[in-house]
Amino acid sequence: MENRNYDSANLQVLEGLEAVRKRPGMYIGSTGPRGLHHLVWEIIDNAIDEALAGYCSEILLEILPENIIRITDNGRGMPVDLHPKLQISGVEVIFTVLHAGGKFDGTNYKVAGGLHGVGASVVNALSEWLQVSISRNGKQYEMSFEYGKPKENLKEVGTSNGTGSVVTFKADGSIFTETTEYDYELLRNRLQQLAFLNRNIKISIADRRAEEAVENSYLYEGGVIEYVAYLNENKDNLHPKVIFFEGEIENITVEIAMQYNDTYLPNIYSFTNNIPTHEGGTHEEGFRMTMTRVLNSYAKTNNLFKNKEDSFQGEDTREGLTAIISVKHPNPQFEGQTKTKLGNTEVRRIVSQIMGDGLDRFFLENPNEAKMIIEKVLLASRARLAAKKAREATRRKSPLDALGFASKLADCRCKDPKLSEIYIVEGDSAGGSAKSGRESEFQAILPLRGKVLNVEKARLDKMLSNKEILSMIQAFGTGIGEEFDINNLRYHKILIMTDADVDGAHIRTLLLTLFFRFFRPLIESGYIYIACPPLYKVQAGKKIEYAYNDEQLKVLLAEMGARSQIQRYKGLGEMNAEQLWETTMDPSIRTIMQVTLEDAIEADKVFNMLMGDEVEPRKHFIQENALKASNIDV
Ligand code: 28G
Repeated sequence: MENRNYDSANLQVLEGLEAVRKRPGMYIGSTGPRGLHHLVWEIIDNAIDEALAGYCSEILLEILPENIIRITDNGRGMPVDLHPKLQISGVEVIFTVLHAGGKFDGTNYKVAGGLHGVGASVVNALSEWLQVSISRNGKQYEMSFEYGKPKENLKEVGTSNGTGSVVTFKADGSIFTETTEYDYELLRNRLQQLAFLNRNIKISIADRRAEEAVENSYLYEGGVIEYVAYLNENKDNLHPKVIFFEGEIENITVEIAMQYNDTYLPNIYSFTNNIPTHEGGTHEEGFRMTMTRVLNSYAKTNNLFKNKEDSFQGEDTREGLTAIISVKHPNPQFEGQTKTKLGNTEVRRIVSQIMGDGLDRFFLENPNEAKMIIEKVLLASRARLAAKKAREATRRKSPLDALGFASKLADCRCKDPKLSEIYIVEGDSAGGSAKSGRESEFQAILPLRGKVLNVEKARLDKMLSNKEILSMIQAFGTGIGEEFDINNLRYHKILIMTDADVDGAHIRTLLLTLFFRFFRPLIESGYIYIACPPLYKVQAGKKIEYAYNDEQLKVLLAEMGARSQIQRYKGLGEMNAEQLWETTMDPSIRTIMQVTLEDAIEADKVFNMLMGDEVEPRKHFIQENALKASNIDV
């Protein structure tokens, strides 16, 4: 028969804590800085659990001198009466019994839970000393431990008005040999996240290690709504209010907050029991399914698709979407490489039920927001289809024949991409000059006709069926869409050479937008450049100089004398081959600007504005740009 008397129970307890000290990594992951901070999270989690049970509204974390941690909550106070079976105080159970806290009994589950969720006893076992102070029943109680072992039994030390628990501990330096120094920023950041994920708990942190204390305090009434607003703070949002759904089914609670901004990247974070689920899982799957399903049915019922067979793909619905998905589950199953993927299959259905109802209602009640969102998603789907079309066109074996046109590409002889460059030149006549002026060993020329590229009238998706654009994609050699492979790029410098006027600016905007949407890695790798042709030729006798802006012109005129002749270039086409070479193409003299992602994002914005329905901003842009174009900075 099992002997359940006090001594044997006590023995098991001590053996348990000895095991923790022998193999700490098994319980807290590592004995490095991560493991050290894990001690804090274990205790914080217990305080959060008390708050989620509805009894605690404030939690304070203090880092005291010598890296001593003190955590205070205003909950009910840990139980002080004797545990009926173990015959030790509730406090002692919490700090000496592994897995204390009833994590595995379904009725009173822990939801905070860290990576391992092993509880306060592990923290105690790995601390040089630990002290607990409890306010409860109008009294104050204390108990202390050393290396996990009770030093003094729980004792009354005075009276108290409120209720709550205070835990103070010093991590054992003989276990945390790498460091016992806490990282304030790391602690602060996670506490803020916990405050976002658990609304209406005031969570504060104070660093008292230095002369002057550093403190931060967080309290979010809106919870995950405020989390999304915070993530989108510096973005241009499509709709001012964050969309929010919550519900509870089968003891599982779901909270979802979301808001679209005008970028193209999804920004979606999921959590289970406050733990970030980096690898996603069934809650994210439910979320994605629902977005796709509800948006498709909305677009279908409102006849927003051009063709009957059109539909949104999941990715279309997530461009520029910021979202927080927070699930609380009594028995989470974590899977995946890093155990950060939620595996419980019922969660898919539950999330989709709660969110489906909410999203349907939101669209019904907010037609203006619905319009903004659906337009963004329609645009994303059009861009995707266009990319696919272009991909199919460029995939064919003999593309030139298949497309039924002859590319105007004048290739270079060199086949080493590192040494090769391609000039995308606006206009046939400029193309002609560039072809005869170039160094054909390493410079390729591809003329694009401005008229064909009339940016003002064409949409981006049409651009991708444009023959000239296709021949450009062909020349790059990378493919497009899923088949895009930057390793096949044939030129490591792609130079956009357009006139310094409004049309030139338009075509540059179009090309940058195209690159941004479909060839983003080319920009990210720094392969795209803008070649800057001069605006003026200044001639005094035999001496010829070029000015790239009005400032330079002034300087030149001062140097060369006011009697010098000035020629203002209206376009590249006015330059002969020799002039084009020495002003814009000769690597030792030319001025080129490397395009950054920011430039491309800006171009993309401008493009959207030019394509948009509003006439005023477009007019304004064209006027502005006419000015700028005549004054390009070099
Ligand atoms: C300050 C730092 C960390 C805590 C409580 C409060 C109770 C409790 C904690 O009970 C044992 C197991 C399940 C009930 C519960 C108090 C019920 C009534 C508590 C903390 C007993 C644990 N009165 N506050 N544990 N449960 N704060 N803060 O750890 O059945 S832990």
